[in-house]
Amino acid sequence: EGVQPQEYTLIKMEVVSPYPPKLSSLEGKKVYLAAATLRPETMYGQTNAWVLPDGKYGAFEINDDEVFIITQRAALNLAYQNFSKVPEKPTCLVELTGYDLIGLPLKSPLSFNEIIYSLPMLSILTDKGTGIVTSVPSDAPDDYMALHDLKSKPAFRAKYGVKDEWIMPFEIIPIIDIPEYGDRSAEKVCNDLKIKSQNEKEKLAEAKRLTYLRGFTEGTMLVGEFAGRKVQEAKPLIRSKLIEIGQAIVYSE
Ligand code: A2H
Repeated sequence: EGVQPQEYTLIKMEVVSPYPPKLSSLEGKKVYLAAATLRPETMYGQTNAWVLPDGKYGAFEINDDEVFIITQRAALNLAYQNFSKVPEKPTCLVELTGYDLIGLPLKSPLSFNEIIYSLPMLSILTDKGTGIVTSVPSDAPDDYMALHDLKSKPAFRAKYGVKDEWIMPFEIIPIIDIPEYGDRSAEKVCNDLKIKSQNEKEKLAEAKRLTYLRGFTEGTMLVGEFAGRKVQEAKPLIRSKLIEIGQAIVYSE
């Protein structure tokens, strides 16, 4: 953990009912996968959500009718930030693993894809954010490579029981233009650095470094309410709006 607190936006990705057997006791409540992001302005381009197959998660009571699926660690932090039915005490209604979450259909804020699916990513850290990540392969090198791995490797899909229809219809959606990098910056940088898979940690760190700052300082929104505006200007506006309409919350750790 860093010394500086990190402030994330938690995106409330609604699990579509009817719920699978593991979650059936939650029927009647609103259940969300809550994804921690630093880039709320990219939510238009979501193609899926990511979970760690071997990760431990729980369904935690946030209030009378809302449940978040996140790690225990995130639930405890949230409980101290006033997001728990019992103040300062997380209540876990169902214990889960990442495997239980693979293939869940989700409705996610701002996403042009009306339904997206939860898929396996092996590089998720369980001691950062909520352990749930939202996938924007146009702008995030990790997301681009993880989706590329699933699309190009049938054995990888089979290993995790991923159905073709959860990934194949989902193409990269251009949402931000960056000078010299274009409107699919993650793909361009991963190609330039010849990254072969999601396991190439060092190269991916370099890809993230290259795209992250430039996207923020020089990027222009191509879509949504703030199309034509700089990412820097649009980001706080989109974030505030999501929070105001109850589709996101602020989370620090
Ligand atoms: B970002 P930082 Cl479009 N394990 O969101 C691994 N990665 C995680 C995570 C975890 N437990 N929790 C969050 N993240 C990802 C969007 C995005 C992100 C874009 C571009 C870059 C980017 C869509 N994925 O992050 O270590 C989440 O992915 C590049 C840094 O706290 C989150 O924001 O700096 C980011 O990492 C938080 O990373």
